[in-house]
Amino acid sequence: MRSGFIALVGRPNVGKSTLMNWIVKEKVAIVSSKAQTTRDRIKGILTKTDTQYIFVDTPGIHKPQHLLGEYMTKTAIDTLKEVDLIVMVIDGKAEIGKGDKFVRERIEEAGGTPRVAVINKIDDLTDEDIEKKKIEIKEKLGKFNEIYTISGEYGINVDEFLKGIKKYLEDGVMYYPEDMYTDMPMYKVITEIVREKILWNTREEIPHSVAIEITDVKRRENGKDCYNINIYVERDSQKGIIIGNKGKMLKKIGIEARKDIEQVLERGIYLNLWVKVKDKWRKKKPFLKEMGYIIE
Ligand SMILES: Nc1nc2c(ncn2[C@@H]2O[C@H](COP(=O)(O)OP(=O)(O)OP(=O)(O)O)[C@@H](O)[C@H]2O)c(=O)[nH]1
Ligand SMILES: [Mg+2]
Repeated sequence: MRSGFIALVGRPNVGKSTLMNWIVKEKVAIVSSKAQTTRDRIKGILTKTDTQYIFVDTPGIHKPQHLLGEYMTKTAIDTLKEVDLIVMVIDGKAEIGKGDKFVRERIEEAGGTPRVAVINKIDDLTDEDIEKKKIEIKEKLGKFNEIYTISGEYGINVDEFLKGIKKYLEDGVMYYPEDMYTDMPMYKVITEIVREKILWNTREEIPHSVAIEITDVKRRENGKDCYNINIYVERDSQKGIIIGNKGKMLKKIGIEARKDIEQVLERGIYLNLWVKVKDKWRKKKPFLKEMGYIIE
């Protein structure tokens, strides 16, 4: 059995989580068009007859604006030292810039771990674009063990990528049972679904300003569980936007989230969402700890 840990790292929004979800064929990590969607390290496990791939999806590495951002970037950088292979995901549709170079430098600092580059989003690129991007990577980011070209959204070349990176894994133990595809606890799956629906339905600073917490779960007489969930925002104005005109927005978020949660739990539930203001929560360590973003 070959097995090992593979970090997916890169700038925000390059498609790390989309790729991981495709590989494990389950929606493990939430995905959105907004940068800084992923906040935690999330494992996605793929077990084949002779190989166990343990992917570690990480928050996009960026210049932090607050303690939460600092924690997110640190989480991603710390992961680099704990894996057998580093996969730097690059958005093939965007120019290689400062953000990518910053990620590349952090990979360099992590020591001699093998590293490969993935040019992602090739569904939107011509062959000529892809060749140019390979040259740009070599010029601006230096050498990788290999460069793969894939589309995580449509699964293009993903099998070749999986076959190709097998050589970096070691003979060893199977770390997880073969039917396990993530190590995320159920409460986290549920709060992340709620966060995803907020990301999809709101704009500008709102997506970054929310934290989600399950406050309690009570069984109703008909046997269905009722989840009470708090949505924390930083300002009254944000609370107003999430609730929306006559509560319409909150209702929409609630319906969308409930449907997804019911699918995951394979049973019907009730979902009550409550919006609360927690001033500057992203800068407050005790609150970040409470939300599970800082573990120490
Ligand atoms: N065209 C195209 N779009 C993609 C592909 N992969 C991801 N995307 C889009 O890119 C955006 C970001 O995807 P995510 O998977 O959330 O990116 P991420 O790197 O995990 O982002 P962070 O968690 O913020 O660091 C979404 O709008 C995706 O639909 C791809 O292969 N092709
Ligand atoms: Mg992500």
